[in-house]
Amino acid sequence: MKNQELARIFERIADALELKGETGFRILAYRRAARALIELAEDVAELDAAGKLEEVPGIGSGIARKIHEYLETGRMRRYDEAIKDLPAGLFRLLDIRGMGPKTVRLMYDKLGVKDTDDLKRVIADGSLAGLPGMGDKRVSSIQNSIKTGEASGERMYLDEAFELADSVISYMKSEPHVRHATYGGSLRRGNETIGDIDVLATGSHAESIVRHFLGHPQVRQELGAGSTKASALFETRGRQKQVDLRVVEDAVYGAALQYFTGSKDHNVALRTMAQKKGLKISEYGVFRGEKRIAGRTEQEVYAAVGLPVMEPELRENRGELEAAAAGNLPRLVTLARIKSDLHVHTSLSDGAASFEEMVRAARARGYTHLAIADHSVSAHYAGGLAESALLRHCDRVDRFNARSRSFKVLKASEVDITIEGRMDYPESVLERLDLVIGSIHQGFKKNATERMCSALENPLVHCIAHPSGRLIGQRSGYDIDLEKVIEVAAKHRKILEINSFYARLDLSDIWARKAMAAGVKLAVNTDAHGVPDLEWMRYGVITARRAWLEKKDVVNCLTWRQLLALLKAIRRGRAA
Ligand code: DGT
Ligand code: CA
Ligand code: CA
Ligand code: ZN
Repeated sequence: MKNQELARIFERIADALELKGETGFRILAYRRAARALIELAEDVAELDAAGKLEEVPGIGSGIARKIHEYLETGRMRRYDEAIKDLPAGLFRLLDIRGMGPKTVRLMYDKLGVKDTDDLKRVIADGSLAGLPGMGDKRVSSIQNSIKTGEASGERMYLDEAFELADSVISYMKSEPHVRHATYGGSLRRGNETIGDIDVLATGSHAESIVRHFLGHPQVRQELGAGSTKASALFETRGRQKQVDLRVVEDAVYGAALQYFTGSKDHNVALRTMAQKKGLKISEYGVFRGEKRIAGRTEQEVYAAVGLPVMEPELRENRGELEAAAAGNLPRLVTLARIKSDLHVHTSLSDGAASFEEMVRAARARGYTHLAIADHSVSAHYAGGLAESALLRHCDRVDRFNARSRSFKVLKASEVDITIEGRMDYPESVLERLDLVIGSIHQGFKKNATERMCSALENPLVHCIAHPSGRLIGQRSGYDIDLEKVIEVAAKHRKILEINSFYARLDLSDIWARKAMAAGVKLAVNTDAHGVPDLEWMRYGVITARRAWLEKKDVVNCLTWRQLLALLKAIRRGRAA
């Protein structure tokens, strides 16, 4: 898909225009288009082919023409024109935190700074600090941003980010002056990757709270500190990651938390709504004129604008403000509602734990049932089960269930969809299973859509695991038309998985929401290959919440009996 590529191009046009000193609505229009393309779940080329580009909010006729031109010819004249006279290094300077087009332009005009090396030079020889509006403080903050950029590399997965945040939060709470300490930012919203961690604290003696923060044992480098805030690089898993701290008064805790939770887009939209009511919102509270009318809690802040609090996972400006205003917010699924994990492995194939160990761990998590779904014959690399081994496993599950009243195991298998598009066990074997999960592990680029759809059309198959095959930041996944997969799943009432492994989270929030909107039920599964992996359910549920899913949309919330009834109905082609 060219979506991201085109988004980047529109960003670049806006950057280029700003570098040239332009201002105004055209720049905004390009940025809005870029944003729309990033959010777009459909393939931009398909929308273009269908003549539907202009139906996308944020894409007008001028932008649509440019997209079409680029898709047809591989070029966009507007872009070529915009960047023609600008050195390429200037764009890389814009990627440094705290450097906007105006700053970059000033450095270029006055000091001839064209790239990062030039920038380092003018910092070292002091000439940057001499520029108007610069000063030592700005310069040292830019210097730190260069270092952060170089040291921090890629974004964090959720597990790494929660680990670091939990460590910082519990450490902050050990400072006697601290009353509240919590995290906001993308982590609180449950984004699939996290840039930096934003910590918020309240309490007396802000300065000693800041000092305490900088004394955290993982701090490797201070990036900046004041009397109520600080930023530092923390060592985690061999990398250095940024954590920002803000200390505020209790009276504005809610306003600060709301602000630093974001997203920025949500905040901008909220601020616009507030303005229409004659109010001003900032991290310091909600104001009518000079008077602060709210700020102590998030609830107070939203209520001042006439809205209920939205769950942090919803705050992406994807319709949550409208839903809140209309009283239509979803009642998001919670971890506590999850009664089962429906895709785990054991040592029969490539898992680390035995049947008993997985059952005990699932029980200890408060589940009432568990689907053990080891790999199938063709998955040699993963110790896939021969037919006879799978049938023996089924006998064992039947014996277990006959003895166990309060906890049940489903006879399941993660069955490879072969390169030819067949299921990897004969029908007689699939029939024996309560739950058949189809899964692509080989031939990612070979007719993935057709293979997945033929699995979905097979009455014996209930669910598809990790439907896009992506690994976040590592591989894009199958060459697949998810739109089509969702359509076929909806038609046959099949289940699609949200895989809770933090590097997969697949279906993603956006696709899971589309699946739900099409009437498809989702399963949130860990695909655990050992006992500790069962913890990942947390990330899957967060993703489900970001997809606006409710309890009724998630089959893991069904009781064992309800689930078996659903699975049987799916086979009869009669699921509700
Ligand atoms: P990240 O760190 O890249 O994963 O994403 P965030 O969302 O955590 O972003 P970050 O750390 O830059 O900022 C934390 C929050 O602060 C952000 O979600 C919303 C708020 N914020 C930051 N800059 C602005 C801004 O310019 N305007 C508004 N309204 N809010 C902002
Ligand atoms: Ca952040
Ligand atoms: Ca931050
Ligand atoms: Zn699996």
